[in-house]
Amino acid sequence: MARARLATVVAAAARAAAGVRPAISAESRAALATAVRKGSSAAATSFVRASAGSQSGYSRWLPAAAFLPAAVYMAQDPTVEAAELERTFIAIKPDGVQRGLISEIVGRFERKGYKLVAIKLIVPTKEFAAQHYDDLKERPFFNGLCDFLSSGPVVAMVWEGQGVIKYGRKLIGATSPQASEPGTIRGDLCVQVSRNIIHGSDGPETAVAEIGLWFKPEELITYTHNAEKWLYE
Ligand code: DAT
Ligand code: MG
Repeated sequence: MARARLATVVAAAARAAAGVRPAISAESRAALATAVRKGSSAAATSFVRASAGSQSGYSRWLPAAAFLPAAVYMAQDPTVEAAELERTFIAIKPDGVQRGLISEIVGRFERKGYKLVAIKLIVPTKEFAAQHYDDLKERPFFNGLCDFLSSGPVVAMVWEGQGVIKYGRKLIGATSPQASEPGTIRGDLCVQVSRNIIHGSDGPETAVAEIGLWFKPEELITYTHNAEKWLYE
């Protein structure tokens, strides 16, 4: 299990599924919800089959399969929550720092209800920037991007909350500010793709890798925030 995933919170889809099929364990339901959320219906299907394995195979398989469409439906329905407690890496790039947008950006994550678990101001070397953007090394803008990220202070942060990886990206907006909706950070606060002020991990694996690249384990603070009892039931 990835380090950034502190605990698996059973998703609403799985909770609803529990009402339909209480014989399936919470752990199984959570894994199913995760598989479905990742769009892997094949994985979800095989998981249900496997979890039914110890009982008389066929009769357990059919009832288990019965809630799968509901889980798929819920994963696609934005009004239904299906999120895990997780951590993501967020960075305010040198343009965001120089334009005085630190408090604005931190405030948006804070007001949403996410918990800050690490923060530091750092001027990355170009080599470090290249490591961070390694997946983009074949792109024509890679060199300029690394020059830019290493051109001044960056606010590196880790934020924690249910669904913070995916929803953090929603708060940030599309890569190009021109395509970002008003109300998002990039939609509201910047204009050009190469000066888009903020970085956010794009998935669970990148979140783990980026948190590990930018922070030592002891820099991540685990604590209970007062607001948690009002944010989570
Ligand atoms: P994101 O930051 O939304 O995850 P990305 O990973 O595709 O986007 O690209 C990383 C950064 O590279 C992006 O925030 C800004 C820069 N970038 C992306 N596309 C670009 C382009 N066409 N020209 C210049 N810079 C670009
Ligand atoms: Mg990216």
